[in-house]
This record gives sequence, C-alpha cells and structure tokens, in this order.
Amino acid sequence: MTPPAPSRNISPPPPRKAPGVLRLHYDPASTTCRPIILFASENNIPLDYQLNDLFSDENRTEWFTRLNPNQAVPVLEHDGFVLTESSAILKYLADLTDSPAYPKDLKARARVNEVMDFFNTYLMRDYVYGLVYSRVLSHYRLPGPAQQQFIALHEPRAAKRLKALDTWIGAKTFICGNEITIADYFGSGIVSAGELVGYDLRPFANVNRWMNTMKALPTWDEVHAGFYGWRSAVEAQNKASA
Ligand SMILES: N[C@@H](CCC(=O)N[C@@H](CS)C(=O)NCC(=O)O)C(=O)O
Repeated sequence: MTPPAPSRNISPPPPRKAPGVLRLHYDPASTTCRPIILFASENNIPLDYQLNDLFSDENRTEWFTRLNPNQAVPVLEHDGFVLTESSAILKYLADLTDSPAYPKDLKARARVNEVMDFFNTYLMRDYVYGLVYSRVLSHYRLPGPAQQQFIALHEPRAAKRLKALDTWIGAKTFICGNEITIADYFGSGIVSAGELVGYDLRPFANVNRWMNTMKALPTWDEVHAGFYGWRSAVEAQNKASA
C-alpha cells in the first residue's frame, strides 16, 4: 500500500496478551480492525496483537498471503483456526465470550446481522470506498476528471445510506435498541472513516448522536490513536498541497 503521507504515527493499542490463544493480525488505523480492537478492549477480551503495517506492505509478504490470500487485515488465529473478515471475527469473538452484544434470540440476532450486512455492503461501497478511500488512498484514486465524477456519483448514494441509518437509529441509543451490539462496534469503525475527509455527519442527527455515544466509550481514544495519527497525516498533506 502506498503511504498517503510522508509520515504516520502508528500507536498500537496497549497489549492485552493471551499468548497462543487468540491472535489478531491488525493495523491500528484500519476501518475493519478498529471495531474488533474496540470490542475486545471494551469487553476485556485478551488478544495477542500482531501489528501488520499496511503502509509498509507487510500484508503482501509471502507468509501473510498464506494466512489470508486476500492480503488484508484483520486476521484472527485461534489455536490453529484462521478466520478472516471483520464481521465474522466479531461474531466469533462475541459467541466465544458469550457476549450479550450478539443476542441469542433469533429475531434480535437477525436484526444485528441485517445491520452488519448493511454496513458491509451499502455503506462500505458508497461511503468508505466512494468518498473516503478514493481521496486518501492513492491506489483508489482515478485519473483526471474521473476522480471528481466518481466522488460526485457517490455523494448522494452515501447520503441515502446514512439517511437510512439515521431512520433506523431513530430515538434509540444504539442501532438495534438501547443496548450495545456488535453492529454498533462494526458500524462505528465504518462511519468514523469519514473523518479522514472531514465528512459532516450533522445532517444525520441520530447518526451523529450515536457516533458521539460510541466515541464516549472508555477505550475509544486509545484504540483510535493510530487512526487519528493517520487523520492528522492526511490533514497535513492536504494543507501542504493546498
Ligand atoms: N471484507 C474484509 C475487508 C478487509 C480489508 O479491506 N482490510 C483492509 C484494511 S481496512 C486491508 O487490509 N487492505 C489491504 C489491501 O487491500 O491492500 C473485512 O471486513 O475484513
């Protein structure tokens, strides 16, 4: 991966070690790793954190490609069992720890799955790839005027998805009710990615309120230190090229 800026402050979360048990290969700034680290940190799930620095292309090494042919983080290893895909990892960790954040009731669980699928498809495509990665990751940038056209195409699409999320949340504290679920952890990583491009969530008042609730979680700041380091690097680069 090409670095977005000359320097980037990587501060991995403090280790909560359980050697040889649950190993997470992660990059601290990653949209798909942060929800897992936040869930584990908030729930004192001991993970053996293995930094895989995407900005040094560590994910393209031979050994890591054997672990995940998609060359992407997160990857969870649990006593020889290798699991990729952030949504699947969150569900696995929640079930493993018997967490109420992934309800057992059939309909309540289906609702959580529904929201996670929504985030993983519509919001990831229209908002994260459409509006964020296209601006901050050089390999997603299109040449010439195609770049602005791409962004213009995705602005209304992203807004439509955020409006749907806003309606879903309504007056509730969290997306699926008044108790936090893994859909909140998952979605907050995706929605916060917009901070890299200064996306204004205020028109989506319920989403904005919900994100502020997520950011008030005790370990949010330490988990997101690497992400905010990346955001500062992007801002500095924007300033320099203005
Ligand atoms: N669908 C996968 C996506 C994983 C993914 O795209 N991870 C990014 C970081 S957010 C990555 O490792 N990218 C490296 C690359 O594609 O070069 C998941 O949810 O785990």
